[in-house]
Amino acid sequence: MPHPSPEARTLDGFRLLPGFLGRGDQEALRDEIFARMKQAPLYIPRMPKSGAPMRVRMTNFGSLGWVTDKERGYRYQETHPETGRPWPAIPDLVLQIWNDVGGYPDAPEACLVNYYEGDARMGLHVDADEEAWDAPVVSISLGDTAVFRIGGLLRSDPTRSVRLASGDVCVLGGSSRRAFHGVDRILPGTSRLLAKGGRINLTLRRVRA
Ligand code: MD3
Ligand code: FE
Repeated sequence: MPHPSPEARTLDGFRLLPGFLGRGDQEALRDEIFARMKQAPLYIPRMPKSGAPMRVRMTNFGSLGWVTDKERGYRYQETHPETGRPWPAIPDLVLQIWNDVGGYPDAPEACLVNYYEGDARMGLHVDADEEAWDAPVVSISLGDTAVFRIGGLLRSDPTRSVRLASGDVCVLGGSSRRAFHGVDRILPGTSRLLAKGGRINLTLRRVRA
């Protein structure tokens, strides 16, 4: 091939594994997540400087969790910002998924839990708070389908829309790891996994180099 297609250029290293988790595994994982959220409740993250609330509620599992607030901005820390307690352990099934698809020798330190309800969405951004730049990010979707958008290394690069359904896993390796991405919207009523509807996304990350 004389040159890569535009799609290959924007999506190098992006792998979508549709239906990676069957219904039984999705239900087991859902139950493990809700059990852990009793110890580490969802909180409303706030943008650095402005203090504007994000639309997605969050919590974390693992030795490090991604948090943000008005005063100190984006960072990883060992404790929940509201309870001050350590984050719960990452579920074994989730560590197993990382081992199966991540292709990375070290275990993830962080499992960010994003909870989308109603018209929650996530604007186009780059994940840049990790030192381990060579490690992939692995994402697991549960509940209603998300309209996910991924572009290239520049905000102005063309983007492509990808639907992420319950049980889908995606791996962001190679140059896709530094690509702009976001969630445009959640399609209500597309899954019966979560009694109250909405969507949970888990992202697994290696933080320290
Ligand atoms: C592409 N989460 O938590 S998951 C995030 O659905 C985040 O909740 C979205 O973006 C969600 O930062 C998207 C898929 C994903 C995760 C990390 C990426 C795509 C990515 C990092 C780099 C490029
Ligand atoms: Fe992201």
